[in-house]
Amino acid sequence: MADALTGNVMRNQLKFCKVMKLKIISLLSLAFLHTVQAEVSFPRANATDIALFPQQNEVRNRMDLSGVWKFKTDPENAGEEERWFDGLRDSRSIAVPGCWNEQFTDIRNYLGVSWYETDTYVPESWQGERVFIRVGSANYAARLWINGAPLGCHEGGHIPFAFEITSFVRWGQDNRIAIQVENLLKPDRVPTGNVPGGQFNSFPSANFDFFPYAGLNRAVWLYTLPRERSIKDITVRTNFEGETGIVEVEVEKEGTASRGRLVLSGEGRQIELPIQFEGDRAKEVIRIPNVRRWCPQDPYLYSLSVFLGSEEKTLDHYFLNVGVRTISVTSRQILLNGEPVFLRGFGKHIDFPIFGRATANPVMIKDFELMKWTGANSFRTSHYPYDEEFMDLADREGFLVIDETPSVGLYFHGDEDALEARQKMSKQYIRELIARDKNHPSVIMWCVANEPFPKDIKMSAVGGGEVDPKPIQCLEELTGLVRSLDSTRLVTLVGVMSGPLEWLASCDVVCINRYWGWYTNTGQLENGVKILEMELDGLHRKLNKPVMLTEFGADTMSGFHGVDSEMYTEEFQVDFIRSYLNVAESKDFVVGTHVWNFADFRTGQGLIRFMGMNLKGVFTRDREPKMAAHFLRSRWLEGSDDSSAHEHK
Ligand code: BDP
Repeated sequence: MADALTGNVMRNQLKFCKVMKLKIISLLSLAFLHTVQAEVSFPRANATDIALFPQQNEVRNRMDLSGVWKFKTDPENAGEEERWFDGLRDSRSIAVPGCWNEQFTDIRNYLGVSWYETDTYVPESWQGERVFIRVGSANYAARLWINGAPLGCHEGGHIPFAFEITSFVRWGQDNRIAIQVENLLKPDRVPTGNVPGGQFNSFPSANFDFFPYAGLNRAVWLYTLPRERSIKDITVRTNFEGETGIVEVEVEKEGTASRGRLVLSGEGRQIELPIQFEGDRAKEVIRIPNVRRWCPQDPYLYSLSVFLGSEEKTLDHYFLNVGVRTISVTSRQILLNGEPVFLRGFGKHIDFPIFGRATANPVMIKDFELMKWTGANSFRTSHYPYDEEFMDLADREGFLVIDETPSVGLYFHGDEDALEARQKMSKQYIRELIARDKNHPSVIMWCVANEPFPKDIKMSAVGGGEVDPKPIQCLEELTGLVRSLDSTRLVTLVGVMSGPLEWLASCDVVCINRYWGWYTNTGQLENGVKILEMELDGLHRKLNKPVMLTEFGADTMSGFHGVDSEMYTEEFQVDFIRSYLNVAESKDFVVGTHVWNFADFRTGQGLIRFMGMNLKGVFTRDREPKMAAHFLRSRWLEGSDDSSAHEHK
């Protein structure tokens, strides 16, 4: 029986891959036409400069440059030669944050070079400070000029970068900031695009399943640091000794200050400790008797202030929220504060009409509200890092987050140079993401890649067969890099259906995306879940690690119903999710289930994406619940399995 099922699965997979391959159109030319070359005069951003989000306090200043900027596309890539950075002519208006594909009617699919410009007044009172610019996310590659002078460049969307601009600033005057952004899809970029024989046959030709929204998708800030002596980075690690919380604080500074102090407050108490630097670093341990442990039921945050200088004279000051918690694994459990925890929730996207992938704070708040309404306690930042505000909110609301880099659609065959470039990018993202998010208690696991794709999808997910060592080496390099940067959290990568099991061996938790009964065994849910069951058992037997279902779901047209539970109806989606949850929850080594997806989201145009939408959301794109959302609420929040009772609440 098992063999017959597996044989059937293989045949279906082969058929699926052949169809996909046949439909692949290679669109390489556009990507290479506009290649922008980095030059010496454009230094690359330094990952450590994004460690501390800008703050306003007694010694630091910040200015949000969000608003309406000037914008102009540059399809011929002539702007640099024509010195557009000296002032854009014939420009149009654009909202920042905001992606250009959604704001205009004529450039929906345009991903080539574009220019942004704004003028901003820098007050005289900032003179004497160091001034920086921080760009929240420029998707994909950016170059910056200030007052006509080249400043620097950054590659990679969804993650901030910063440059010091002190020597370029005109004090007490307007300063012109010009940012050139392009989002060409290329096989040597991460995420990948225009991949010959790629995974998704879509237009634009992304090798991933979400629309490649381009532009300045997050806020741009100016901020200051005290000139001579400042705090460069803070790393907080927490642990317990019995009922005492151990908060280890490592501070990195720049400049001549040799001492400072830590002030931790919470629960009506205040603990103060001096810090002494050796070189540029200081490490101190704060002990909190009868500590309140951070967890989803009680996401308590202590307040930590780090001061540089003496009590009489503060040279620099930075504030952090601290959640005291630990995270670890056994061979069948994830332990939060030493207790088993089950991750219930969603794979998400940042996606909303008109905003595209840009920051939309009311939508963010609503998403947390709706996740809580379903009874979820966890989500994955699929398939890229989310806004800093999103992570702050996860800390406050007590969500357990799998924090993912943008390394989606990786593959390891073909052009060696492209592979090397991708690997370098994946590592850069890991450094940047950990620099940015390492102090969030909500982040319990780093995810270094979603669905890296094998050359030969026939390789069985339950092992066996010849395994190419190259991809394993690449993936182990990524999980190894994470471990070298942060040993206090878990690390994973998310495996594709039928991907080789050996690729998952370096993970702390084996995370898999599965669609048996949808993409294969189409419409035959019963067969699908039998395969799922066999596979889960096989994975745990061979790898002896906890397993998590990071994706499973069915495209569903809101409002479509059937007497029979057929694909695309709301009934089928509920049945699909219920069947998967039943199997997962019957295994004591399964540590979590994330339904794919929280909400319907925009993709490229393609045969399997009706109206350019992935419809696997349990909420619609505008956040109306489908039956499945009510079903999850019954199951997760109320411990009942009856969705119909809640359908029309
Ligand atoms: C998985 C991908 C995800 C897709 C999903 C789907 O990880 O990005 O959106 O499948 O096909 O393969 O809905």
